[in-house]
Amino acid sequence: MYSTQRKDFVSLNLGDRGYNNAKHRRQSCWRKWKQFSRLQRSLILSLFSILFIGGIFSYPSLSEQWTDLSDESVRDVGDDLQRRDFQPIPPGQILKPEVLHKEPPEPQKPMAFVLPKPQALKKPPSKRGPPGLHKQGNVSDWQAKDRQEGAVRGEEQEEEIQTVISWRGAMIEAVQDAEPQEAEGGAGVEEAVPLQIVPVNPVDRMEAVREAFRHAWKGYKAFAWGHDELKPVSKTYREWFGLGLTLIDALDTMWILGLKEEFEEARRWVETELSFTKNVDVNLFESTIRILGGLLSTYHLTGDALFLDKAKDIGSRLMPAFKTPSKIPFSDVNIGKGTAHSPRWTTDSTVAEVTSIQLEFRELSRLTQDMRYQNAVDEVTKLVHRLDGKRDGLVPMFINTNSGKFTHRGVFTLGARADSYYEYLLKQWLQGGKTDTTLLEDYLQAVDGVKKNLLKQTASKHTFVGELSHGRLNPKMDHLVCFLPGTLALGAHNGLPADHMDLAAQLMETCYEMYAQMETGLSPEIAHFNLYSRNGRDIDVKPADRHNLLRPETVESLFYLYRLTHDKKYRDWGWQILESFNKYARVPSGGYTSIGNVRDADNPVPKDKMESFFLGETLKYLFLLFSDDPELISLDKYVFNTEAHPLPIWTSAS
Ligand code: DMJ
Repeated sequence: MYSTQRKDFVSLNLGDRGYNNAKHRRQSCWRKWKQFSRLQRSLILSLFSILFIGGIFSYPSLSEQWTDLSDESVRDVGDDLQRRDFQPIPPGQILKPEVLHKEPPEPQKPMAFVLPKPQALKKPPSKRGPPGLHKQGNVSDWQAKDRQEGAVRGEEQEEEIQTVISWRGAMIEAVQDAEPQEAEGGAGVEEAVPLQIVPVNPVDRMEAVREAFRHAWKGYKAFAWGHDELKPVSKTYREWFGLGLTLIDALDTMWILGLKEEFEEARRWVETELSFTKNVDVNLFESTIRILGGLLSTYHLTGDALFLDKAKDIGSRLMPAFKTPSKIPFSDVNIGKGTAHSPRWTTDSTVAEVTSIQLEFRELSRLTQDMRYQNAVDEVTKLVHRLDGKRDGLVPMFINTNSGKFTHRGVFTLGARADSYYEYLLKQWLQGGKTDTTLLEDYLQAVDGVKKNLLKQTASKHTFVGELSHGRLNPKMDHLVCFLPGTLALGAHNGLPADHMDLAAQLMETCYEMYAQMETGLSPEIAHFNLYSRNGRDIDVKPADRHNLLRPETVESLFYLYRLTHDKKYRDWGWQILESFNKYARVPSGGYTSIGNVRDADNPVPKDKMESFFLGETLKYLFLLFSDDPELISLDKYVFNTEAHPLPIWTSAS
């Protein structure tokens, strides 16, 4: 018996060549199985069942580990916006158009044009790979990919326009009718210009931002002029609305940075090429904050009526969005046809989107004395104010355009799909001269709601804003939430409780840590925080969240915190972030690219996209952070929309 057993055991040993007959092996296994007691067999079967079921349930998390990047557009809620003595003109009082044109806003002087300081940029002695995007060893991979993508693009050029529907509505892929162009200097290995800027004084830092802007603009001008977004790696462009989104978003940045020549050229394009008569679906929120907001602020800074005319044109073309049973606007509008609709798969709109268009439409009404714009957005604010389904002032993420009620209730975040609701409560109150107490009450209640429901600390005492899902706190925070320190500081500056400033400082530190703890010095799209000590690590990043889209929120808050406290560490943090963008996101031929992996300094995976907000927001806030002039877009005279476009605060004299 012993010898048989032993033989059977040996028969299961794959190393034993004498027992390689399959049938024989099956019989041996079966015999072995029969030798087990009933209890033993039950135990083994149960164990296998548990392993099998466990395997099925863990599949999504496994797949998450294996999937590289998720579709960024799904994440961007976005996805996946001096001083003049204006005051609101009472509704009903008609201001004749000629009055408007006779008295344009007094232009804000652009920054004095300062020539680059050559000593700030050190050119390398020899030809090297693109700085930072990859280590030198990876350069050829990157260039090979570049060439490969170029070949693929060649095929695509023969295709018709392909409409791709995103969650935000229709997006049009680029009509690749233009040959991808080579950067100046021709094809082949590009001469990289690694930046080693180590300026210490603010003037040099401001100049470094100007240099970064010029570099981004160089790429946009060469490969994407008049189109929505630059694809800097493949040296082409992507259309979203087909309205020159980057150019419009960047107008006021150029004015503020004092880039006169670039501004004039862009102005000419707006005058001669920009047309809103296109048969194209645009997203109401995105076109309001980027296009309407960008045109209005440029009008205020320059006093040039061209921008107001264009703002009126796009503003009136967006109005069909508000023709819904509930008055909660549709997400998408066809600006050529004058029709509007929800995304194909839902009649919901996003709460942040319908509540973050108010600053722009209200300003348009004030300027044109046409109250239709303000009435439409005020109606939304009033409806949302009255709605059930909030929790201590916090709002869900979706709202239905038929019923006007919140949907997908029970989930609360300060990140994607809700973020700018909170920002616009405070900013509308400020824009209107602090008169609307309902807005203020909703804002104060929401901040208390954040403190009560969403605030947590990591083991090493970093405060963050988590997400509440049906009573359970998820310790994750979108980079988008990093607008909050700036908003809280702005509120405190305007007389709101001092502890808002304390919270702002704490959150600011966490947002900075989201950059500092990463190998590239750039923040991931989403951070997961450790509540309990784990090898001293505070922040984890899931594979699907490792990308960085050149977002502005952290540098935006750094700007507010510096302006309002003068603590120099905020400038140093902003400087480190700019250095990291230069090291890991700068494309030698022009432009900056989103990257796919902030945790890999050797291969950050360039994603070949420069979002318009990099020029509209990120570089503008960095420049203002380094400026010593508190009157350069004074926070007491202007309120920035959520795309960093400054709009005037209404005063009683205007
Ligand atoms: C921008 O379009 C705006 O700042 C918006 O509020 C959020 N998303 C992007 C930037 O991240």
